[in-house]
Amino acid sequence: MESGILARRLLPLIVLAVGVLAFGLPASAGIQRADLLTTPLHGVVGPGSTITLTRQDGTSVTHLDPGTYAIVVEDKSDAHNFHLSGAGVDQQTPVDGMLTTTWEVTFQDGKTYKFQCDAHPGFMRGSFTVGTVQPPPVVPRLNARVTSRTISLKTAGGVRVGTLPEGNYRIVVNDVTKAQNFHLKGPGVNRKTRVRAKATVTWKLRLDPGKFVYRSDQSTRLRRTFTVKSTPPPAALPAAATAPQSPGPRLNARVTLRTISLTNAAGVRVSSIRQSTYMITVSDSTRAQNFHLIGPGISRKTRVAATAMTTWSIALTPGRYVYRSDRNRKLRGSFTVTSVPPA
Ligand SMILES: [Cu+2]
Repeated sequence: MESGILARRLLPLIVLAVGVLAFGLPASAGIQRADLLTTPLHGVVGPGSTITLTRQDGTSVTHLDPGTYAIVVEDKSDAHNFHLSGAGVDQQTPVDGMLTTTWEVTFQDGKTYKFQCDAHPGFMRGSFTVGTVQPPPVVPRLNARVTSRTISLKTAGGVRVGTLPEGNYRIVVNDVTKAQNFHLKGPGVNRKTRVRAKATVTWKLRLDPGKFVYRSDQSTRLRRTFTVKSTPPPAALPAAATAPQSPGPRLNARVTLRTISLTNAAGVRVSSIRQSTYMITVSDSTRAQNFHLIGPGISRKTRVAATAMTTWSIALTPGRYVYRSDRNRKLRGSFTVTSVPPA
């Protein structure tokens, strides 16, 4: 209500400002116009692998009223960009350059807009809805790929699928060869691309609990499996939810110039652990690498260009996790979090 009144009071000023602009003004006019719109949003990408769109109070933008907004965009990296798109909007900064600029964009009622880094759309992205639209249910995306010699199924974060919770998925299949195909089989599912054609298709599938195989029908070597687990009933959710006071089990994460590790309190490398809220002590002793933990709904990392000693309290839910340095593919490990059986 208040913002509506404010907008009505400001409208004549905005019209005046836009009118004056049309006749040309110094560069500072762009900033003044942003101030007049009173709710400039802030889009930032970089310097690390992060992209954000926030309000002035620092909260993330997930929903907006329809209207025209000023967005101050800061592209602080020459390896990433900020690309905003949706109905009537398509604006971007350069991937291989840095830029600070102000965009004026109109977001339409009932639409969803997204922002991403075009170089890393898999994990540097976000979206928000405008007006009366209800946020759509989150349907996780998986990326399937088959080439003449490899086949893979990965999460949007780039992690190979080992186990998944049951549910609806969007599987984007990239069959880039005329020699192989991508064939997914499991409970109630039997989908495939054609062998003798390349294809990029999206399958919307419900994955029920059980064992799944994906393979090429032309090569026995191109074959992998994953497991879909039933979602635990609410009663079986982590005990941590009912006993928040007890500190969770401790893990030690460590990255140096040439090594990365995640170990338990006994110093043993973590490969399979029970779901819980863990206290992870992170020791990043190098300015050349970082420690990045990625898993179901989680992407937590230290900065590449800084050392850090910090503790993360993280609820690890069942699934497969990867920890890595974003600067060196060899510094990479993975582990599985298993569900706790109902008491
Ligand atoms: Cu990027």
